[in-house]
Amino acid sequence: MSDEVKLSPVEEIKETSQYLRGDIPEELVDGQTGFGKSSVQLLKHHGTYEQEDRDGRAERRANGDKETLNIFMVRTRIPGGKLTSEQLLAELDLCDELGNTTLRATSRQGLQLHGVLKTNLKESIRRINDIQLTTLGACGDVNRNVMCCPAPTAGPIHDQLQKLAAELANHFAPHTSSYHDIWLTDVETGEKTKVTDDVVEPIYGKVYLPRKFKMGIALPDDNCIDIYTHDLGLLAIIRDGQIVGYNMLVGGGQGVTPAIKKTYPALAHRMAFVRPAQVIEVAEAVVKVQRDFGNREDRKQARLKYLIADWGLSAFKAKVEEYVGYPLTACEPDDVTDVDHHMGWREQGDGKWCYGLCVASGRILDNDEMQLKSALRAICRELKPGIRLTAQQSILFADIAEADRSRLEELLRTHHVPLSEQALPVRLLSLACVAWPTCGLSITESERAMPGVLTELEEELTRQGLEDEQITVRMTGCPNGCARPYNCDIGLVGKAKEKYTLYVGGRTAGDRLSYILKDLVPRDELIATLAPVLARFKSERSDGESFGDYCHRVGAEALQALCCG
Ligand code: SRM
Ligand code: SF4
Repeated sequence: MSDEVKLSPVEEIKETSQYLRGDIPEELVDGQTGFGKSSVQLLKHHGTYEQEDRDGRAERRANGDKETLNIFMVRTRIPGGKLTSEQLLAELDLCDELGNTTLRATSRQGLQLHGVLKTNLKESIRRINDIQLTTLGACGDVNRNVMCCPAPTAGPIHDQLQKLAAELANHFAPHTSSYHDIWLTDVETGEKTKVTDDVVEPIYGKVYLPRKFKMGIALPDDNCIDIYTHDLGLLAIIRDGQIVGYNMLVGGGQGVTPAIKKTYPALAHRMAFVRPAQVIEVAEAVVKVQRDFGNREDRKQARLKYLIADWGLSAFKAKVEEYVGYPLTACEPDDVTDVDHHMGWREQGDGKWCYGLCVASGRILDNDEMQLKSALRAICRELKPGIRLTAQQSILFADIAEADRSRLEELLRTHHVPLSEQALPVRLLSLACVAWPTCGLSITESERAMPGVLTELEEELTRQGLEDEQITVRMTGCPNGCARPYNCDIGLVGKAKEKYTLYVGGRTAGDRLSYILKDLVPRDELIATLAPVLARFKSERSDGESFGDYCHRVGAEALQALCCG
């Protein structure tokens, strides 16, 4: 048997790309609506995906148009979801001028433009950079957007966490000059930096990481960023009001391909306690171990979770210790206990207020029912709040003066935007991925199906007197898990045309995986399938027991019999 390693095709594309340049500059101006196969892979590292409007495809085919009409998604990475009113206003202008007139807040505190034509790609990316934001490393085989609890709470803790998010984002940002050359220099003048081998990617090297890599920072009593789903999570350890260090968690991930048995969602493992001064170097060692030993043959096995499963946690930790050059200390006993959705009015602790506005699946648009985009513009122009994006695809307006609170509410009402106080807890904690029509991997609807599903669920909860329960519902249009559906109370995962796999038994704190309650449930039967389980929960729950904990305690067999019998 030959020991020869057959690298995945993406590895060769990266290797020969001269640090992510490839043929992008030439293809950008070749008059076609899309890019060649290699460039499509490289473009992800620049923060953009080539897509198609799948709604329009059938119509185009019916009209005899065989050509694919390419459109692009452009993702801005925003560490900790922290931006200014001016930056949000500029992104809103971009979605109107160069996108499909909607802006999307993502499940990782980023922003996405959809429907950008190739001819507008360069201008979109350049204008995002003009406002001191970037798309570099928002996608691709690098460290993605660093997540962090977005609460603008005054005092050293939240401030320190946000600073760490920015520091990690900078430290792990790709260094290649091709991003600057392709998107930020003037093609007309032909001005270009020649990419040579002296361009150094000190952390990633020439072939970058085997796969995407994700980092997040959380607090034990507020795991709003879902730390157990990250490749590398940092849980702040607080003693006497000070951060004394972090429990470092490694190897979380949600993606699964049901047809490939060796793929699965995994919770991160608690690896070590690191002091604040050690965080960057230990994180770098983790990333480098994944760089050097992660699977580069099979992209379905390339995430850090599979390397750790393969080696075992202690062997992985030993290798990280070898890279960092000293032994690591065991984790502190602290763990996650709760999640704050940050919605509604909160005092920041510095005399200012923060308002959390629940945005349905993160989609910012104007329509006949409500003018969310216009409301955001009015708020940003008049009140100029700090903006924070949450991990639940919603928006926080920070630093609001007491005197401006009623004006903010008035601006929302004038534009028919429902206040968060009007929503039940189940809506405030919900997440849905983009799915149709832009996501090329979607099997079912998600973002567009979620409002109806939530309304039905709210009605059922109210009918059963459970409307005040804190239940997390997350929906995705395929099993890749972009809305983190495998560790919450109720997960709805698109599996076949208009059919979902229904998961229960995770929990809001996000530290437990769920199990399948029923597979291939038609969309219009989702709530009817859940109803008997909710009823049994109501009658059998122990004192203060949550829905997720109840489903976990009672177990798959009993509940499956209830709704499949
Ligand atoms: Fe995701 C691929 C959207 C968060 C796991 N994700 C995609 C693509 C790019 C589809 C593609 O490859 O062609 C989707 C673009 C759709 C579109 O039209 O915009 C997409 N993912 C999203 C977003 C926008 C969902 C949302 O509605 O908010 C999120 C963008 C976050 C950001 O700002 O960076 C998004 N994706 C996630 C998360 C959640 C998280 O990271 O907290 C996950 C699960 C965690 C994880 O990574 O394990 C996630 N996305 C995936 C996967 C499966 C990865 C795996 O290990 O198997 C894919 C497919 C892939 O990579 O091959 C994927
Ligand atoms: Fe697309 Fe699937 Fe991710 Fe949803 S979960 S955005 S359908 S890849």
